[in-house]
Amino acid sequence: MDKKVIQVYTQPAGGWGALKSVAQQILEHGNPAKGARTLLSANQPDGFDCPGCAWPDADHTSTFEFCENGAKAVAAESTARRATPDLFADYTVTQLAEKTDHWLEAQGRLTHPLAYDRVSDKYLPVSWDTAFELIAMHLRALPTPDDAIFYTSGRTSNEAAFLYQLFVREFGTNNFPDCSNMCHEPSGYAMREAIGTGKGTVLLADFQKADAILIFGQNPGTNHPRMLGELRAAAKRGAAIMSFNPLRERGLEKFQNPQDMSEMLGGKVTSISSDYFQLNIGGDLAAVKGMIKCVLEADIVAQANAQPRVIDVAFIAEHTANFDAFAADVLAESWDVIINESGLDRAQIQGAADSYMAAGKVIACWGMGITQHKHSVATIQMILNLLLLRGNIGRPGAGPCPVRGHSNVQGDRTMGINERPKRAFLERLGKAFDFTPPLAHGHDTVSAIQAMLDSPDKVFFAMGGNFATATPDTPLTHRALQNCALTVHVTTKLNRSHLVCGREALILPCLGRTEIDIQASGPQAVTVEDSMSMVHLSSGINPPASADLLSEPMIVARLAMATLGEKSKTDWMGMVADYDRIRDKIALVFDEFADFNARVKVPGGFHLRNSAGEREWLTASGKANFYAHPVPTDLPIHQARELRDSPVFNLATMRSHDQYNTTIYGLNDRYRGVFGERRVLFIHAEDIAAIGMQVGDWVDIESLSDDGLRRQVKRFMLVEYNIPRGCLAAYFPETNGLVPLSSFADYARTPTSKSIPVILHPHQAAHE
Ligand SMILES: Nc1nc2c(c(=O)[nH]1)N[C@H]1C(S)=C(S)[C@@H](COP(=O)(O)OP(=O)(O)OC[C@H]3O[C@@H](n4cnc5c(=O)[nH]c(N)nc54)[C@H](O)[C@@H]3O)O[C@H]1N2
Ligand SMILES: Nc1nc2c(c(=O)[nH]1)N[C@H]1C(S)=C(S)[C@@H](COP(=O)(O)OP(=O)(O)OC[C@H]3O[C@@H](n4cnc5c(=O)[nH]c(N)nc54)[C@H](O)[C@@H]3O)O[C@H]1N2
Ligand SMILES: [Mo]
Repeated sequence: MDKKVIQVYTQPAGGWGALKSVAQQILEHGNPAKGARTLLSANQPDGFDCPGCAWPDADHTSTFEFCENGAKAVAAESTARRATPDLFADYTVTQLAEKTDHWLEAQGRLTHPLAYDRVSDKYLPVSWDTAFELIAMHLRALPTPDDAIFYTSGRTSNEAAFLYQLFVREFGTNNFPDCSNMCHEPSGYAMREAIGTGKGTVLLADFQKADAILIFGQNPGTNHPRMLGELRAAAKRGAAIMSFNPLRERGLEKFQNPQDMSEMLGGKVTSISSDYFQLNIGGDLAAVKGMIKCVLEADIVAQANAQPRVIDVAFIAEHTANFDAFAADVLAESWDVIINESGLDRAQIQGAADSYMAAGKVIACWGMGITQHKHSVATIQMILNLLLLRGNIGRPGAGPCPVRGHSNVQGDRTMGINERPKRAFLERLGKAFDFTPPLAHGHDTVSAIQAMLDSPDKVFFAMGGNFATATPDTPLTHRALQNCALTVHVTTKLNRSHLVCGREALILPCLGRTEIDIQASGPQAVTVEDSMSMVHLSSGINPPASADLLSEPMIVARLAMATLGEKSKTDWMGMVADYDRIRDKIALVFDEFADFNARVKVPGGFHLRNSAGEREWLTASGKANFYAHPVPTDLPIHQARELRDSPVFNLATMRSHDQYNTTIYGLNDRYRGVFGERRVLFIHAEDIAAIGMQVGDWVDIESLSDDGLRRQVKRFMLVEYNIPRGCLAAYFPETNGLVPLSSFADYARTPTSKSIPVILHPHQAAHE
């Protein structure tokens, strides 16, 4: 399996390859019967929510919707392997840190709370009471609560997230960096300004009605495989599917549905994209602005010829603001700039605009290819502009659809995991729990790292995730964590963050979503919110991986009691005894959760109201706002190219098919034809020749930034790929060390992991 092979992948996405991969996962993780039973409970009304991605499923009541990568996530959590204290007796932390991420993950589920012992450089078992006392002691000793940082990854349930934010605010800070800060933060920011809600407006049913679906910077074949079912159905009924992506992605081209036996046995394949636009990395704003220019020009022609208008004049007049200034800006934009920056030619942009204009109802989806750039907020607002032009928001079959990552990342935000909370929310929270929440805004991910670098002795607490590996500027981030007085990780499995210790460090193992959670009143269910604002129950079905695990809500409650003591008027244990009581409190704080317990118990759950979906615009102007944005021509990549004669490339870091963020399941990326190797660099054949190298050569990658630091990652193999010249792609997290901490999206502060200016050197071994 680990033999390195690079070959062009000619099969469709899905198909037999996907079925084979699921069977392998189930076998690799131990008990096949249990594995299969666990899979069959995913996304069932009485089962658990798949811990994979946030794509919704039809009413949450359908029979198991097949998903290869969901299966990997489920199998990884319900593995029979265990990382017991024996493992930690055998290895020092220094030795563990030398292992690969893949190896760490493969040790299986953690079974006991562990405390780092600096003298032996080992993690030793510790009691839960001792662990909570240690954290409480550290937190209480801080000069100010703002010296503590509380990270959240997006798998945490609504109930755990709600208790967590309550505890942290009762403690006294809004320091809530979370994985959203590296992910869809720009989507929320851009949409709140433009249409008054931070969430997408479309539902699954809209995919069945859309005439055109635009997909920007997203790779559903790997990251949201169940979305391919929707796209396949849309393609089959003749909807236009337009993909904008520098790379040819197999899942956007051809799909064979493993759920459809006649398709599988008959060898039938569905073509997904009707048009594929291979634009430059970071070229989306230019491409969409070009499309808008075509629409406006067509509208001018229509008016001159007394034909029906191309834009939705009535919608624009009634529902939007700033149209005239925006249209003037677009019409004045130069085609040369649009073509240069997008990397598409005029005919391609006209073609995309024609398909857009031909469609009555249009959905626009986007992923990390849009959000992880300096100009991501502007790009998203340009996509919203395109939709608004023809009234494509707030009616069936149309709307924006940011496709979220983690299975409950959207819910965590809804529950108040937010470093910039609204005042009205804080007031409600304070009233419901009889305390005064802190008002000052807290740290996001980038500023949290900077704060830990700038002043030592902070406390870093992580509710899940892999902060040391998922964040930018790896060596700096490691130093930031090592500067802390205490680092704590609530987690299911061992990962690198646990090995980058503060002066003291704790690993607190928790129940996973597939496991039965029994509290004082009996078995508990939690709730999650998917990417389309559907809230539903999730109940585990497997016995816990170890008798010593606690649920995340219980960990928060016990930590709160240990830290806050008599100061807190909250009945922590009462809430944890019966999660219905947590949900009653959630209903008290958020209007849209009124009658939460009753509504969520209906199979399929319920939909949270989306104001923009109903054409109510909660913006300052009371309307949906058009935003004019110039096509950027002075980004870090432009600046770096200006300064050098030799080729400077724009590098996008992305996911392989065999990983879930920092969790590496295997070394293959089937749809891109890469097997047994992750240190690869996708590059255009002519660029390989231009730097005087050959396919299969090894290079070191150096990123360019103006902060004077030299950042390099070593030993990547050149792989010829269908990608525009000047653009490169490689996997994260191996390349995170190239992303400068100081390089992030305007306004939203998302690290620019999809556009890193780099130069290539022939590989030099470290000792040379
Ligand atoms: N199996 C699996 N599922 C996952 C995850 C996982 O790691 N594994 N991660 C989850 C999470 S947290 C998230 S956020 C999502 C991420 O899902 P995606 O958004 O699909 O994430 P990526 O793989 O990072 O990159 C997406 C695409 O962006 C393209 N791209 C790069 N630069 C540009 C650009 O400038 N413009 C355009 N138009 N495209 C560009 C890349 O070629 C790639 O196809 O998936 C979630 N689901
Ligand atoms: N260069 C680059 N960097 C990126 C990205 C990129 O595209 N390029 N993508 C960014 C994105 S979109 C995201 S969302 C972040 C992801 O950042 P994170 O959310 O921090 O990282 P993950 O790898 O998803 O976290 C995986 C860990 O979560 C823990 N875990 C799993 N399940 C549970 C659970 O039920 N409870 C608890 N407590 N812990 C659990 C396990 O220990 C596992 O190792 O990375 C970002 N970083
Ligand atoms: Mo994400």
